[in-house]
Amino acid sequence: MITTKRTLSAIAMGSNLGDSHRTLEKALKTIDQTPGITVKAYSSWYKTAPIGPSQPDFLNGCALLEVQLTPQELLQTLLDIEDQFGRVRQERWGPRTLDLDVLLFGDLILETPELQIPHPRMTDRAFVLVPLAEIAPDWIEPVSGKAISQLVKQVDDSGVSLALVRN
Ligand code: PH2
Ligand code: MG
Ligand code: MG
Repeated sequence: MITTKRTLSAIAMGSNLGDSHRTLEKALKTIDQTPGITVKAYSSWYKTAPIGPSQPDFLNGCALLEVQLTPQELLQTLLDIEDQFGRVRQERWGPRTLDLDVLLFGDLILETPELQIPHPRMTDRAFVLVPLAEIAPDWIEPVSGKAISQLVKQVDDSGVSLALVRN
């Protein structure tokens, strides 16, 4: 049997089309039911002002996954789940029913055309750092060498407000 070692990965979750709260909750359940992935922690959901083109506010959150998959397999799994939830790819940064982004994969730094880890824009996005700081404040983002708790202090979080506390 081929085994891949267990790695902790952090993902960002977002939605601003349809019933976002329901979509995100169902997506989290689907992720947890996927072979090779266990959801270890998840943040509250935050209402966030859109970055990019004018569009409805987002609901955003983050989750920590224990994965026995390669980064590419994790990416493909998340893209498949986005499709399953009816995502239609239109304009870049436009509205979407479900967006699942790999943020961190252990302390890996990966630069390929289809996948960059850490997520290249995570350090300046309050809608990522605020929920991530809730569940992984001490995780060191390997490019900056700074902890999430430090990075979150450096961004303007005025567009991010707690919407739904979960647990
Ligand atoms: N995702 C984007 C572009 N802009 N803005 C917010 N507030 N939340 C998002 O998840 C988001 C965004 C592209 O993935
Ligand atoms: Mg995204
Ligand atoms: Mg995405």
